[in-house]
Amino acid sequence: MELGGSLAVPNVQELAWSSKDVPARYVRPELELDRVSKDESVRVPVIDMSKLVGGCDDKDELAKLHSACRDWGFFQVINHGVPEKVILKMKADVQEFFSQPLQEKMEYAQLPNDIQGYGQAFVVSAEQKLDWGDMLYILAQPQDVRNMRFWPRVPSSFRATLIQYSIELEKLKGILLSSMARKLGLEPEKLLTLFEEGVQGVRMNYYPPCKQASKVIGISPHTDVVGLTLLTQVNEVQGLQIKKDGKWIPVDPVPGAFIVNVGDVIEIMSNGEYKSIEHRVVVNPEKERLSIAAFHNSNRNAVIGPLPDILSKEQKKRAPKYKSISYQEFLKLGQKATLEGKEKGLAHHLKIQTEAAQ
Ligand SMILES: O=C(O)CCC(=O)C(=O)O
Repeated sequence: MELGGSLAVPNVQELAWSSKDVPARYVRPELELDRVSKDESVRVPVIDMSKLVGGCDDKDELAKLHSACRDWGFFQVINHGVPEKVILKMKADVQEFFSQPLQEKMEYAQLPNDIQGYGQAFVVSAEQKLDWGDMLYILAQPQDVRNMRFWPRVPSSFRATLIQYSIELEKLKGILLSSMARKLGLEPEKLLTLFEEGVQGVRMNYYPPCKQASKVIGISPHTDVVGLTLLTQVNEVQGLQIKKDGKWIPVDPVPGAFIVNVGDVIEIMSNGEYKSIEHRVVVNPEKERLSIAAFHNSNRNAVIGPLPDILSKEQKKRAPKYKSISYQEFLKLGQKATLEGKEKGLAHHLKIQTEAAQ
C-alpha cells in the first residue's frame, strides 16, 4: 500500500539543542492573531465508558457521548478498560525511544514514498512552514500492514508493547463505534463491520521545548483524515488545543483517560451529524512534550460516503451532504487534505455544495 512520503527536513530535537534563534521556516506570524479561550468552564466532555459496557446501558451517558460527537467532535474517556500497565509501558517505551541519540533513531528514518518511520510529518514542498516536532509513525494493525523495518528494537520491549497497546485500542475502538452506531440510529454492528480489520496507524509525537514557544507550532491546525483517533498524552505537559466557536480551547487530560476525536471519515459516514474538529498542538517554553495518537481507518473495502441507513433514518429521506468515494480514492485525497486545516480537510473536499451555499 503506497501512502506517499514526506520530504527530509532537519531533526527538531537536535535543532532545539543547537540553535538559539528559531529558523524562519518554523516561525508562524499568524499565531499572534489567534484567540485562546481562558474560560476554564469550557472543557471537552468526559465520558465514563463503564456505563456503556457489560450490560450497563446508561441512557444519559449514551446521550452524553452522542452530544460530544455532535457538538464537540472531541471528548475524553475514563474507565475505558485499557489496562493501566499497558498504557504505562507504552508511554515508558516511547519516552525511551525518543531519549536515544539521533543516530540510533535514524535507523528507523522515513524512506521516500512511505509515511512510516522516524522523521517529520507531511512535508510536501521546500517552501512549506514546518512544525516544531519529530515523530515516529508506524502502521500497527492489522498484522499484514506491518513493516518491521520501522519498528524500534530499542528498548527491547518496544515491539511487544506496541502490539499489546494496539490490540487494546482496537477493543476500545469497537466499544466506541458500537455506542455511536446506536445513537446514529444504525444497527450496533454497522460501524464495527465497516471498521473491522481497518488500518490502525500509531503516531508517537515528540515536541521539544522552544524558548520562543509563542512563535512556533507543534502540529499545525488539522482534522484527522481517518475514522476515530485515540490519543494519550505521555507526560504532564499540556499542548493540545481544539477549535470551538472560533476560539482555541486547551484540552487538559484527565489522568488515565484517552482523548478521543471524530475524524473526517465518521463525519462523512454520519452525513455531518458527527463533527471532525480542527486541532493543533502548542509548544512549551521549558519542557518537552510527548503524545501517542492512534488513528483508526475504515476497512479497505469500505465505501467512504454517507451511510444509506443514515440517509433514510426514521423513514425520512435526507440528501447526502458528501460525495462517496472508494478507499483507494480516499487514500489519495487524504494525503492532499492532511494538515491543511478544516477548510481544506477531506470532509470539505467531499462536501456537496448546495445552491444556497454557493
Ligand atoms: O500531540 C497531541 O496532543 C495531538 C497530536 C495530533 O494531533 C496528531 O498526531 O495528529
